[in-house]
Formats: sequence, C-alpha cells, structure tokens
Amino acid sequence: MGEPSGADLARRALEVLDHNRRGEWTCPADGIYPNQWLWDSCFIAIGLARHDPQRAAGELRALFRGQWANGMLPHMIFAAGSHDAGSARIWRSRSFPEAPRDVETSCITQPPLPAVAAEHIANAMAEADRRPFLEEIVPEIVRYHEWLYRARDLGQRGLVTLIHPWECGLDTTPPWMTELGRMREPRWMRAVMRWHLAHVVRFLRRDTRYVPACERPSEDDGLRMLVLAHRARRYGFDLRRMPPADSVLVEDLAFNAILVAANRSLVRIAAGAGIPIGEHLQRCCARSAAALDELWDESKGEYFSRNATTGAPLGGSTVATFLPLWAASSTTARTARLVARLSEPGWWPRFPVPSVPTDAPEFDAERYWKGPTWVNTNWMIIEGLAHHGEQELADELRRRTLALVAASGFSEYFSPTTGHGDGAGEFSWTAALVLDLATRAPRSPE
Ligand code: 9WN
Repeated sequence: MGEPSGADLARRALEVLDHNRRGEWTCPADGIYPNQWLWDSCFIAIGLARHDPQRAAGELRALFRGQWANGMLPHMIFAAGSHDAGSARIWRSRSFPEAPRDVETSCITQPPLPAVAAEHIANAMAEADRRPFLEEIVPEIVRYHEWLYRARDLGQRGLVTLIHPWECGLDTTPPWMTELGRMREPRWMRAVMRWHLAHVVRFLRRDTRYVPACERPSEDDGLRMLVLAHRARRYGFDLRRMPPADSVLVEDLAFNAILVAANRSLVRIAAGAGIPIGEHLQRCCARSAAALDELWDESKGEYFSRNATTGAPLGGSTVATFLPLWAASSTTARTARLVARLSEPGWWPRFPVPSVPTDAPEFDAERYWKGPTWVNTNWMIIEGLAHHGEQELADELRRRTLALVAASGFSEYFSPTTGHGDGAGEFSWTAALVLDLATRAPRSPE
C-alpha cells in the first residue's frame, strides 16, 4: 500500500465534517446519529483544530451546553426536534434538578476527552486567542473531572466506576457484554429470549434502518443495554444509590486509561494558562495514574477492566489493552511488552488494529466493537506509540490507517481482514482523525 495523497484525503474529510455540521456542533453521522456525542465531539475538535481552531473551539463549547450543575458531562445532547425521541425518553434529563433546562441530555457520561481536545485546540490557536479560550474552558473541564472523582470513585481509589457500557464508548465490547449476560433479567426479557422473540425487537430499532443488523449490536445485547439503562434510572443514575445486585458496575480500562491521559493534558493546559486546578484534583490525578497499574495481569501480559464490586477482572482481550500506552508516563518492561504484542498476528491483521484480536473466539469481523478496526482507537494507539518513542510503528499504523480510509471511505469501522467499510458511512470522527493524521508530519515523541 502506498501513501495516499494527504491533501486529497484532508479535503474529503472536511467535506464529511461540513456535511455533518449542525451549526456550532457536528453530529457523528447523518441519519443514524443525529445528536451530539461527548467523545465524538472531542475527536471532531481534535481534527478540526488542524484546519480551523475557532470552529474546533465552538465544537467543544457546544459540548459544555450539556454540562450538569454538578459538573457531569453527558454522553449525549439531543438535537432540538430530533426524531430520536425514544432515546431521549430513556433519560428524561429534565426531571433531574442538576440537568440543564435548555437542552435534553443523557444522564451518563463517556470517555473524558475534553482536556485532550482543548490542548490540541490551544496548541493550534493564535497566541491572542489561546488565553481567553483556556480561561473559559479549563474551569469547566476541572468541574467535570472533579465530578468523575466525587461521584464515580467513591472509595477514592483512583479508578472511576462506570454504570453502563454506553459510558465506555466501546459499547458492545465482549467483556462488558459477558458481564451484562450475568445480570438478573426482568421476567419479560427472559420470555423474549426463551421464545426467540428478540427478532421482533428489530422492528422497533432505529439503527437497523440505516445499517445492516449484522454490523450492529445483537438483539440480546441491545435489549440488555436498554434494560440496564432503565434500571439505572430507578436509582437516578447515581452510583451511591445503585445496589450491586441490580447493577453492572465496572472499573473500565479504556475509560480510566483515557482519564489518565486527559488529566495530563488538563494539568498542562491549566499550568500554561496559569489557572490553578487545586490540590485535591492534583492528588486524584496522581492516584489514577498509579491505580491503572492494578488492571495489569502479569501472567497474561495484558490489561483488563475490573468488576467494581467483586474486583474480578473482566476476561477477554480487547483493543483497550493498548490504551494505557497513551496513559503511562514512562516506558517500562510492561509498555515494551504491550508494544511487542501489537506484532502478534491476531492484533496485526491486514488492516490493524482490530477491536478484538482476530484469533479470539468472540471475534466478529464486521460487528461493531466485537472485531472491526476503528480509527479512533488507532489514533489513540498512535499517540501512545509516539509517546514511548515507538515512532516507526506509530508511522506504520498512521500510514495503514490513512490507506484504509483512502480505499474504503470514511466509514464508522472496518473489517480488519478485508478492509470493508462497515457501520455508518461518512462518519465524523473517522474524517476528523484522518484530517489530523494526514495533516501532521510524522511526529516526534512528547
Ligand atoms: C450509543 C456515536 C456513538 C459513539 C459510541 C458508539 C455508538 C451509541 C449507539 O455511537 O454508541 O451511545 O447508538 O450505539 O459505540 O462510541 O460515541 O458515534
């Protein structure tokens, strides 16, 4: 595969982002994803920063329209007049006094990337614009990180607990789905499963109107995720009130690795702008960086998420194992072992890096987070490799990612074995991160 023309790819990426633009913010994809999502907007802002830092700043600002009075940043902000009303009904955010009055949001969060996006935007901005931007955005990000530690790290152990797989961003990743399979199911759901009626649910689904069912969550997984969201609602989506027996509580690897990388960005941008982030948050940041190591399994040579109640690791290899490369502050035997794993055949098929290794029993080449290659996880792995001075491998993955998108289009995800584009077409974060990867000169480590 040769190097695709960066300028041409960047131009096409911008067309996708313009097509999905909804005023100040950008939806992930026309049709299937009409609303604003948290980590999508951060990836979008990172890409836009290369082209138009002011528009990127607007994208991030629009995300904070949804911030709750307690600091929580919701994973979705519903577009006014959205046809996705069913989804808004799950949450009914306005019934919570802390939720904003002028927009409807979900009541859970998503990987905490705003600090990373803010750093990319600030670095791209003209000197005169940088300070006012940071003075506005840093306090909001601080409030969000404080909420994460206050509301989701009840034991002050340094690891944030997630209450729903939608929070981890890798929604149907096998470890979470196995955990959901153990959940006590309502009687009606057992009946649906027993009588194989799940296919009936397909007629009620919105997503399969846009994307073939074989590329989306299975009916069983989809149902369980809905049941869990309704159950969490009973407890006000409040971890303090959620009984472990009726909940699925996970110290999620991807989320916590991203949090550590984001904390580092937050400390840097706050220091650069002379904004104190407070001793308490600084202590939380240090604790998180150390606690991430607890998720490492020395015998397997991989990181795993953990059941927050029992402490048991959630087995099954996933791409999340590589995200601590981005989080780790120094290169160790462990990081070297992770880098070496990337060359294993299951992790390095023709179109790397798959969300589940191709030789794992759960691998499903075209189904969502159960196998496909995603550009956002590749981007974070590229950042991680560069961070540890693994420039050659970072550049190789960058080149392969660009070539894949040049050949298959700006799809939501791709088969790691055939390179076929799956899920939504014209997907915003694929476009934005391609814009970033195509525009950057192969990078030197931080
Ligand atoms: C539920 C928007 C979002 C991404 C997630 C991805 C998918 C939503 C869905 O789409 O999740 O939040 O409807 O399946 O898993 O990472 O943010 O692109």
